[in-house]
Amino acid sequence: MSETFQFALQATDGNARLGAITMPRGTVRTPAFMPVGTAATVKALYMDQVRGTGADIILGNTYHLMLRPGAERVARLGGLHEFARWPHPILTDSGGFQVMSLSKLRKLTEQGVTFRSHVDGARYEMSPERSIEIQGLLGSDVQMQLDECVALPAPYADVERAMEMSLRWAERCQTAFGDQPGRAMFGIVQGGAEPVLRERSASALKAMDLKGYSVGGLAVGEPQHVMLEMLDVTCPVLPADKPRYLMGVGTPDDILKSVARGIDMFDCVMPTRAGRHGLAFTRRGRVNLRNARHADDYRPLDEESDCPAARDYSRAYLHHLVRSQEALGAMLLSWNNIAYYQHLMQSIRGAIGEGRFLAFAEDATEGWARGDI
Ligand code: PRF
Repeated sequence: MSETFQFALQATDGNARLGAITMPRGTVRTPAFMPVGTAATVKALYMDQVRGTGADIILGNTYHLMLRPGAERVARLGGLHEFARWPHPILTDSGGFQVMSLSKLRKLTEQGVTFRSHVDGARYEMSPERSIEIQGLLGSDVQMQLDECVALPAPYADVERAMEMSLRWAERCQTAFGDQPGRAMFGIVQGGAEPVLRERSASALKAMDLKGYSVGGLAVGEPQHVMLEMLDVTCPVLPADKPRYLMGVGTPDDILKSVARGIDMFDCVMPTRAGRHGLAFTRRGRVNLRNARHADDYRPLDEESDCPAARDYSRAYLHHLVRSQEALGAMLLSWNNIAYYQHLMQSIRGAIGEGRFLAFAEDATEGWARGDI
């Protein structure tokens, strides 16, 4: 295992990249999908199951953990890896995005953000320095700068102001993070749907020589083609020898199209959240298990899957669990969905390595469109 944080590019196929990030807690094969473990749990799954699907890294959230149970408490209890019993790499988001979407009475200034907890109304302050301090207390391997993400559509001047402030916050976070060879702090490209601002943000962050680069401010209300256009202007500016992470994305289709543009890492609540709402992702597209047409269907979701949730239970049983709001329904569908996403990433990596990524993407897309039998 590597003492230091390192990214190695192993193959490219068009703009798609096959690589590996090594760090003291393990290797992350890229393109990677990171299951979301917001509150020190990947909802409805045991960590052994998450690992068993092929996940190399999970995501944690500064915002949720600072409110409950508290970053200092997690540190006293041995850090997030020990607390949640996930000894492999963890990436944490910085909190700014979650403050803006979840907290009440938030106020943003150059200094940072003040807000009231959505849990108990208590008042908190978070500066770029405090976000990095919290991520350090959690023991995060891959930390994010504090940034400001603007919901789209937004006026140019608002997007520009937020992007420029995010750059100044990136500098403060880089200073606060200092030199930690086994860990990384990523800068976050902002700039809304404005190509000029995206380019300016990406090239300023590149000049900071960070260990990795996130693309934020996308999948926030704009159509998919706008997101892809932003990747088309952003990725070529970023250094080829550093990992690129598209935050909060997305559907399997978003992932294929973003990998095609040079993205290496993804996270999204979609597979776990959809699972808790009765929706399964499969090779043949999405299956809504709430639908009455499944009530007498003895077939499994996918008899060829390695995941027991997909292979060993009838659709009729899953339908019954979902309709009865049984905990096991959410557990089995979350498991199926994370297994599907990880299988997709493994297939993407195999295809890039063999120089057949485009053909693979076309086949996968065709399978989803063919629909459920
Ligand atoms: N910034 C941060 N986290 C994020 C985003 C962002 O822009 C997004 C946008 N899709 C998801 N998560 N810090």
